[in-house]
Amino acid sequence: MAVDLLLGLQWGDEGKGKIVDVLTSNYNIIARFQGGPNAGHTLVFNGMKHVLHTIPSGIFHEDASNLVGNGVVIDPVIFKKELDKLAEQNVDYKNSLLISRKAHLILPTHRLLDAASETAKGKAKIGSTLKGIGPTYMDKTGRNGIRVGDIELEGWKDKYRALADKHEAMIDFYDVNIQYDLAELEKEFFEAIDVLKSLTFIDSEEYMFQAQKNGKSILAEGAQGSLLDIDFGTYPFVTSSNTTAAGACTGLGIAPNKIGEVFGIFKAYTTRVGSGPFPTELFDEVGETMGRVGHEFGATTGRSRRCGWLDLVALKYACQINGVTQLMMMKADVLSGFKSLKVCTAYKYKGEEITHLPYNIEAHNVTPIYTEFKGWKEDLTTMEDASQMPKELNDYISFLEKELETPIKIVSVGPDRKQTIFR
Ligand code: 2SA
Ligand code: MG
Repeated sequence: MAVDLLLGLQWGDEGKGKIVDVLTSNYNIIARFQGGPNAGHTLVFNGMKHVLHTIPSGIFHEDASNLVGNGVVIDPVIFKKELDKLAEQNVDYKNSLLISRKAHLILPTHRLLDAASETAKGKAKIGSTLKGIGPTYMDKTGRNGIRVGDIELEGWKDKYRALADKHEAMIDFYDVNIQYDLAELEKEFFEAIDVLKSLTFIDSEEYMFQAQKNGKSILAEGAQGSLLDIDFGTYPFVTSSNTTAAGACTGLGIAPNKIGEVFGIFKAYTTRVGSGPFPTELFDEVGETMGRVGHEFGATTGRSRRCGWLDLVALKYACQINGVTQLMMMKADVLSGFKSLKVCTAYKYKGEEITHLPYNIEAHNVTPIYTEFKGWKEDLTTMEDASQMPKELNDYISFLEKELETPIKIVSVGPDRKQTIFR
């Protein structure tokens, strides 16, 4: 059976966690393929809010298996905290959580290196989540990393020591003032490693292969967004993994011709955390209202998110890179009450009007060109089906579908599982 993908099309925080949760009842296996605890997937149901970082969003569904794939980087300390939270909520994860032996481990010194690198960059910092993501993927591609499978082997602690010592020398090299007590961090790390060891490690590509052969339905759950992709995002203000469709192939071992539906998630407007270009960013009360009404604060770092109008140039690019087959528009309810809405349909670039994403989309380089729409006044949060949608919202949706040449199948009108309109 084909593997379906669910991807964020903007700069993360599109609401992937909610949609996976809504969709999981249709799937036997939910798999994460990239990123790590820099993700924060928020799920709300039965009046409770749950935030997952590394664990796939299918964990709350009793029948789903949840795989942390080879492309993911795992911080055992954060992972243990997630497990503790699940245990508190009586979620039985022992049999439903599987971890790839080829996933890489985030060491305490990776986190310190992230901080040292960001501090050394000063104003030019990436605004990383400080979870050690960049340094861990550097060690992966530099062929120095420690993988989950290593901790089942004798002598892996020697490898750990050598790498951690090297990291300490690198931290010294940065010559920034980072205070830390490595012995304390290592105590916590090795305790968490013991917890990790109590879980099921698998050769995940073989597992995926067998699952497909045996007709299991599989959903690959992306983290962050397409514009944070290491290759196709707004480099260097990106994360260190491939967040786009191709990342699911390398991060799980899925053959490209085995991909089925590609669900693309976007917000009805745009947000971004951290540094980097954002052509449609708003610095006025409109942007401020979006942030306030939309509760735009990072699930992982609590940082407030920058807000702006929907950027169709960027969204079209994301649809093309990923081969999106169905769109899902989130947070439509946040736009209620705006007198008019704007959508960026082209950029003014070097005196010309362009509709593709150029090499550099910094503010001094591109100026967004907008199409304006009449807003709607109605509160959408209590809507139950598509027939109740105001005309202005329907107009907005139809315009996007036409521009993106892709149907919008779900419109989300609130954080709860129930606030989901299928079209
Ligand atoms: P890092 O920590 O090295 O990956 O940071 C590099 C840049 O990537 C940004 N980044 C994110 N931006 C938005 N959301 C992120 N995670 C979401 C959350 C979860 C999601 O709610 O926290 O939607 O998957 C995320 N992770 C990384 C970061 O701000 C830097 O600009
Ligand atoms: Mg998020």
